[in-house]
Amino acid sequence: MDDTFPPTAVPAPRTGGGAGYLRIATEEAFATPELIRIWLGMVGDYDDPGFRSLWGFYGTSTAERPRFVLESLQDLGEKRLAAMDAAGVDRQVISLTSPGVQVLDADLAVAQAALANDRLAEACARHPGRFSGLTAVAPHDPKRAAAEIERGKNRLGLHGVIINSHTRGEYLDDPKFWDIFEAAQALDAPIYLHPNTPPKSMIGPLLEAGLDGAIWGFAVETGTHLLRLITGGVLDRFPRLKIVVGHLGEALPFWMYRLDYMHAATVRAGRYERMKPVELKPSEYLRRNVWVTTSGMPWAPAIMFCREVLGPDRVLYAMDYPYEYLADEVRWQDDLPLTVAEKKRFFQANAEELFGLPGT
Ligand code: 1DF
Ligand code: MN
Repeated sequence: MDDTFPPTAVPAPRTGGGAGYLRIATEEAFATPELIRIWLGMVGDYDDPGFRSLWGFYGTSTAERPRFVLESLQDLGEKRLAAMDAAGVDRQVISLTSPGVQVLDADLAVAQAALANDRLAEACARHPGRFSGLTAVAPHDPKRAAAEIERGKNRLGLHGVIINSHTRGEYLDDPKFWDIFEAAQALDAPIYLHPNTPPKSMIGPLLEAGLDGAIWGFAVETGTHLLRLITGGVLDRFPRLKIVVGHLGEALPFWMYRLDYMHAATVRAGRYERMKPVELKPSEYLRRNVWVTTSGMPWAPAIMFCREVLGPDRVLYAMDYPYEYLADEVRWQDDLPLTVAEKKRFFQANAEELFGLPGT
């Protein structure tokens, strides 16, 4: 396996559709230099050990991968395009990397989200055939977040919303955030619920063992967030909400039977005041409201399993550049045991339909 980066092996080329499909990568990250500067000024004393762990590492490590990540996040031009060409990615759906503006005070967060969205929209306008983007918001100002979702879609030409999971330890099942869902549903804008490090109240044993980040803590935190939306009745209130989750659904597809069984048993027993009856089984919300991407999970058995239990329309290709950047991972997904038509769905058509991307 080629584990250097940028990849040195000659990979599959940019397809241009030659293989029968374009490759659209759907969880691709960027950051403004302004936001990175703000974060790096916060890592010393911000009261969130997960944030300090993550951005302390990327901000200060001299190792090769974090240096590559920090530099590549800030490029929305030639370097990114060259990386896409080298790995055979035709289009990136780009979003503001975690935790975005969600760690900033609300007014600064709103301003930095707008700046990031302007920059991203400009880059997409410069490279309309290669880049599409999602709208970043400050969830802790839900009214202005809703307005930014509208601006992102109708004025900036962005294709959905990025929310980097918890906002200062708070989760979106709290009705105070629901202006965001109202706007997203009304505008048919998918919300990409991207991982964040676990909040202070959750992180203890994970951080102690070095498991707070992408290896596991992200999935625990973000899978929990999605489950809270499901069990908290958010998807009854917003039945047409579209939620996109990376890393093959942050483990929830594997748990579908157990979630359904234990949810029903727990509700029936009246064990928790907060866990009220909802209209569907957890697995039914996953099949109705949720799409998953293969970011960081280029593993055929897991991908095929998700296609089987969620349906082939709900599993989309993603790379997670620049955190994950291996040309081999593209080739492994080219080699999935699927027909060309099925691979077109996986690599291209599902993303075009879900995000409303420009056709070919
Ligand atoms: C990492 C992974 C960082 C993912 C990310 O954003 C991220 C990482 C800060 O490896 O530290 O988006 N990821 O989605 O797997
Ligand atoms: Mn990611």
